[in-house]
Amino acid sequence: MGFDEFLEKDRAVILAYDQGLEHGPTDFNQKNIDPNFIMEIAEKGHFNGIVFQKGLAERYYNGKVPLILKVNGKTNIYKGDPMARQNCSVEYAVSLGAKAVGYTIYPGSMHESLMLQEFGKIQEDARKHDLAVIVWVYPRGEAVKDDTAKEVVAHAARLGLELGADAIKIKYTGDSTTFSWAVKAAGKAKVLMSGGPKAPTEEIFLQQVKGVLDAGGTGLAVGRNVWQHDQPLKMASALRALIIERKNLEEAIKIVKG
Ligand code: FBP
Repeated sequence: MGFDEFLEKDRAVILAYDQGLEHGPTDFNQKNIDPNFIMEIAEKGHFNGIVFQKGLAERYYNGKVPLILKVNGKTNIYKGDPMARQNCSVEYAVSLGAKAVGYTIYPGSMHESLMLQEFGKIQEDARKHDLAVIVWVYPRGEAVKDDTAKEVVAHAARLGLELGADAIKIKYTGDSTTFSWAVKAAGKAKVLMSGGPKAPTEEIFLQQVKGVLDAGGTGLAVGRNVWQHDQPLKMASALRALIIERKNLEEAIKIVKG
């Protein structure tokens, strides 16, 4: 049980590629619309895991990087309270070669109780199959005024711990001091930063990553900041340098710009 499969020197750099379902192909260009291109980045960039929905796993997963099968998802077409129901069983995730399942919960949505309940069953199924459990926790809805506020992000982290996740993917608060409260709230569960749209500069993105690590975070599970980069493998090397090899920020920036 647990997240060990995804850890390298106690850290993890995970590539997420479920944005096609979530956002549609607007995030993509001629290259990164092809899941084979992403699989290649995951492999050559030595990522510790790749996140796919089941359709991509069925047709493109090559077994070279540990698979995290996302078992729920939603589009961004409907703008009301978010709800993402399960679309793949844990058993089917196992048959596709997954070493973990991923599930998104939107606390604050009027549908949160359904997601909490559904996740409860998935977590137990995952334990039976010895899969790790990664939960994306994105507070959303009318009551959530600021989804990166210290207490909101810490609540997201705590929710993941209390529901039995091995790793919790949350948004960065903007500085390492406030983020460290979320890491504390996550207890023994690992904390991964969620990326968001491509940052205006590489420095800004890598600074955020550094903040997460300084706060005690384990790493990240991001997509656009890697595969929308002109040279995704350079960004991958910079992330590995910073996160796994514990190089400093200046060295990581030099790598991505080199
Ligand atoms: P990015 O690094 O590209 O933001 O990916 C992280 C992620 O959690 C994806 O797994 C997911 O598709 C996306 O963000 C959802 O983003 P949002 O709900 O903010 O539109």
